[in-house]
Amino acid sequence: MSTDTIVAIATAPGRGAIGVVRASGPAVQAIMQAVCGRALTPRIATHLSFLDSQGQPVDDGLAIFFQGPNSYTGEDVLELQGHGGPGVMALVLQQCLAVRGDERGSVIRIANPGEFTQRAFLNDKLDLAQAESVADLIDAGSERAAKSALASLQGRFSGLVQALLEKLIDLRMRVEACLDFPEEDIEFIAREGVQEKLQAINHLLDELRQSASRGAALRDGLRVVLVGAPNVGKSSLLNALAEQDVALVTEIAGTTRDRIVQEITIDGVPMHVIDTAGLRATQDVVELLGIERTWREIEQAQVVLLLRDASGAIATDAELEGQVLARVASARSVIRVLNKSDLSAAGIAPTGDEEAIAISAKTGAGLDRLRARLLELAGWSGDASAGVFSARARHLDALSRARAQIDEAEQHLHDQELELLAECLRQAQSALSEITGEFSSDDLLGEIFGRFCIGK
Ligand SMILES: Nc1nc2c(ncn2[C@@H]2O[C@H](COP(=O)(O)OP(=O)(O)OP(=O)(O)O)[C@@H](O)[C@H]2O)c(=O)[nH]1
Ligand SMILES: [Mg+2]
Repeated sequence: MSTDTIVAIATAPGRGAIGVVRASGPAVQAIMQAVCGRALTPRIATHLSFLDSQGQPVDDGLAIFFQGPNSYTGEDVLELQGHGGPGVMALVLQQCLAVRGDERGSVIRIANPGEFTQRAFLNDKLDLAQAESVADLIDAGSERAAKSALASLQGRFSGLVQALLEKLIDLRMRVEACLDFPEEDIEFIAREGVQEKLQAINHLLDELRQSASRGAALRDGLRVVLVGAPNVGKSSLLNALAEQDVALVTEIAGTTRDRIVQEITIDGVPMHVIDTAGLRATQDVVELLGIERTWREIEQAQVVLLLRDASGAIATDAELEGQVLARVASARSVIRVLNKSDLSAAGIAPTGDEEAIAISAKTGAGLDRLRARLLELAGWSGDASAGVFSARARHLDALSRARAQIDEAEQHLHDQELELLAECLRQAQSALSEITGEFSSDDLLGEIFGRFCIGK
């Protein structure tokens, strides 16, 4: 356990009515004596002057002392709520740093990013998924994202993971107990309902993964790539979705060369919309470089909007579309879009493609349907917000690995290889435990907490 005492300005830089300096660690009581001039009753806000080393006031405000373990970090914590200006906050911080540590020699220093929360995690105040949600809550750019991060912070996600772990551990115990009596294998499997239990775990894992991927979409945003022949209106659609003139639009085919990324939100769900160079055979060196990038974007996309021209003025190249479909991660993530429906007499051109969404980037017709479809692909349609919690790519990866192990376990069960079955269950448990941080390496912790802001 670290013996340093950490101090930081916990509020955002700049001017504000109130600014907070926070300290945590063994020398907090020494800081309290020096800066507040006396010992404070825990958890009672006291109005007083913050003092420098000569006993002269540098600011006045409220001080609150939280005695460990009843604090955010689990250590002694002092919060000094002063006036929120950069000068005065720097002064208060300096007074804390100038205090000589207690007799145990705890160094007093500025906190690293996320170090308060890291200590909360190390002192079992939060598990890892909850600690991550603290950062997500602070970073949340929409109400939806904030609500889901709060749900994770309050333990919704961790609770579901924990419930799954309990089922898994229960099953492991039964399987491992049976390994000692191999002659009873078959009877055991039937008696204990191993097959049913595995299926139930699989079902729960799938549900959890679905909810988690919704949460991850809220945090990371969906990568949506606009693809099609030159002049079908990709840049026009980007501008319409962004509700601003982000990309150049002209009637000259081959206008867009470099890809353009624009962040948009649909109903509070963030998306990175990427406009690309139109796909066609060309000799133009610059355009060719652009098209090369289009192909790379297609491979990295979570959703591809494949645009066609509804007016019939631009012929659809079936071969090229085939190549696009071959490069996408999953055919389910392609939305066919029929643009310029304002120019087609029927409103919708007869392509025989019922799934296509007819829109007009020019008039805005059909854009609502397109937005709804995008939300659906992000897992956010209907009452999806009911069981929402925030999650990260790291969590999705752990859930997928656990799922793969359970699949394998089912196979071993079928082949009556109980030793291998037991091993798969063990692996699944360890993958799930990574989410809450029971089996996390120091590297991973450094990576996670290093992304926090200082003072959190
Ligand atoms: N009538 C009509 N015209 C449109 C619509 N969308 C785009 N256009 C026109 O089509 C032309 C090409 O539009 P762009 O958005 O530049 O097309 P693009 O797909 O980005 O083309 P490249 O960048 O060359 O690949 C422009 O003259 C637009 O004004 C639409 O919905 N209706
Ligand atoms: Mg363009």
